[in-house]
Amino acid sequence: MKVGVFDSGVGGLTVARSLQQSGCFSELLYYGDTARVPYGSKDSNTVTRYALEAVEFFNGADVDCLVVACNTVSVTALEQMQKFSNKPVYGVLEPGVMALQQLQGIDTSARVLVIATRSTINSGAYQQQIQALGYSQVDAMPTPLFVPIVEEELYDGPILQETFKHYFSKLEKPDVVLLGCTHFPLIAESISDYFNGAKTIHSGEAMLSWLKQHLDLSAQFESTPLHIIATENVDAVKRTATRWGLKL
Ligand code: DGN
Repeated sequence: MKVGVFDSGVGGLTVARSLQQSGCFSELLYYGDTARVPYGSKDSNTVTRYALEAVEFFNGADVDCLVVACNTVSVTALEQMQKFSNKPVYGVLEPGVMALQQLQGIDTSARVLVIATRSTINSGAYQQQIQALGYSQVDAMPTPLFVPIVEEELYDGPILQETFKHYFSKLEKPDVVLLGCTHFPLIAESISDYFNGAKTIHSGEAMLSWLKQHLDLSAQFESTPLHIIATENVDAVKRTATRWGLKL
């Protein structure tokens, strides 16, 4: 199966990495809208317009389905994308919520913290879906500063620790942190350490697990070539991909 992966920039490479490392896919085509990132602070009409342009691109591409790695797009424009796409489109919201439900040792009495861009949190989509499953202790916090921090590769150290204090010092310690933004898996360990070992949910792993449960992915591939397209500075995206452990 050939999979298209769409993101607002480089962050979705964390999702592409989970798919590539699984060996379940024959090829990946990544499209990052680096010319217009970040989406996380944009109006929903703008995000939808950009997302539909990506659909137009993927409608003409040789892929079997499209994975929307970007959480902001997944909670804003998924239905519209599904309507205009000529192939199945999967967003990260449902897989993330499913991963929460399937976490070992966690039930609906757990305290869940959702962190994401401002648009994702303001949409209320994660909070509503999680509460609808019976979780009563759900906190949600926009943490947009983590995006540039990850892009500067400050995966730990004083700047990250100060930012944790800035966002988290007044929160009750969660049992689970749902990482509702493509960039956050790169600081998952530091987040978990800050909260004394809280579990974390990673959109890439959640998406892989969701795809395995919904599609026939029994074929295994020795390698999964990754092609990268970007609306600006594709070389920088390729360099990030290599640094984040993807194979080009
Ligand atoms: N890819 C975005 C997300 O997962 O919400 C983060 C980057 C951005 O557009 N701000």
